[in-house]
Amino acid sequence: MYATLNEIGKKFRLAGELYTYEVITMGNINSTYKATYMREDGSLKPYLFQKVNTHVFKNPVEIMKNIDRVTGYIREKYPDQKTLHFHHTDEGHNYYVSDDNAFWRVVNYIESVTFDSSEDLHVIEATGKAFGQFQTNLSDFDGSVLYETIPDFHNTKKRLDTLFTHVGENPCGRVADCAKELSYLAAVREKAGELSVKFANGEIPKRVTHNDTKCNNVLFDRVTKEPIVVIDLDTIMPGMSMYDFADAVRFIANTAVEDEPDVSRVYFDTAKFRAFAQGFIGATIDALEPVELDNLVKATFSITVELASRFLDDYLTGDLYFRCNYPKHNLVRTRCQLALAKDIERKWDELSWIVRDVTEKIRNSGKK
Ligand code: GN1
Ligand code: MG
Repeated sequence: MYATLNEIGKKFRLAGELYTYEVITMGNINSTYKATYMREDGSLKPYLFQKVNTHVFKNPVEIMKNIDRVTGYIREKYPDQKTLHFHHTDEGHNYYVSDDNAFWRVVNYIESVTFDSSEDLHVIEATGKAFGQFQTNLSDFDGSVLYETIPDFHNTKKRLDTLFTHVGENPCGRVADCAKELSYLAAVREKAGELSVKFANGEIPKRVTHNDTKCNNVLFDRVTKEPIVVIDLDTIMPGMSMYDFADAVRFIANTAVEDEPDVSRVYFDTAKFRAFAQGFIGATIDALEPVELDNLVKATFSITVELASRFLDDYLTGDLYFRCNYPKHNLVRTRCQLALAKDIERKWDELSWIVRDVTEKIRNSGKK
């Protein structure tokens, strides 16, 4: 790996010599390495090297153009805000395709800490604020210039349709393993797909959204525990604001990890939901329309069912999309998301009340 990274670093004209590197295991899609260079004066400078998964991202050049446009816009409009700095090759590209057709990019490493989960409600609220603010910063950005890097990425209805097509085809003979999961998904199929149908019909505003709002996509200052920057901009596309909210709480309010094999440990934590809602709604309240505020809980349920159907679809079609660490990893992930979806259904009224209460309090305090 050293030789490969060394070669890639030369293409991006990084100063000094590759001194050391480590593999970053976070993320289910791309391969990431932290590479530290020693410069001539002996100082060390870390970078992130990323090999983009071109099975998932069929047009990675389009991703890099999107990232360039969005980060350029934020840099210009909010010069004090930290943005990601990608390096360029001699040809002036912010990516490099190696001889073996691998797609590489290099970004400055930002000294920070990320949270895969947190018990600290302040950190959770700050995460909500960071993702909400990210959307608000881009509210005047013309989304029509962005490529749709993964078409229908959060089209829940289509995701479920695809799953059930593959159930019919049963390409790997695995359908029999998941009868219970499929019967639940069939029962909630329409309800979970409803918002995406409304979005396609133009009944829900189209905004520029992040689309992958896991809490570990916010970098925090190690000391102050304040957010520094939102990262992982691969799926920035026009989408529903509430799905950014939803994907984040799906992850952060889960009492267990995303691939917890013991589903009796999987619950949806309402206090964490409230904390995130405070941050997110506080940062977006001026822009959000009633149809968006009123559907935050339904969105949370829908995206949880959507991810379950994506994991299960990957299981049924041979585990080609998400990185798997053992044979039934995708099935375990599916069961975990379904346990979460069921708990969200149980807590629906309480969660709806929390959204109303938080919204009212923000409005009353005039707090943004
Ligand atoms: C993938 O690799 P990561 O963690 O950034 C996936 C998300 C899923 C997530 C589930 C492009 O994100 O949509 O919510 O796994 N990203 C893509 O852990 O499919
Ligand atoms: Mg991602």
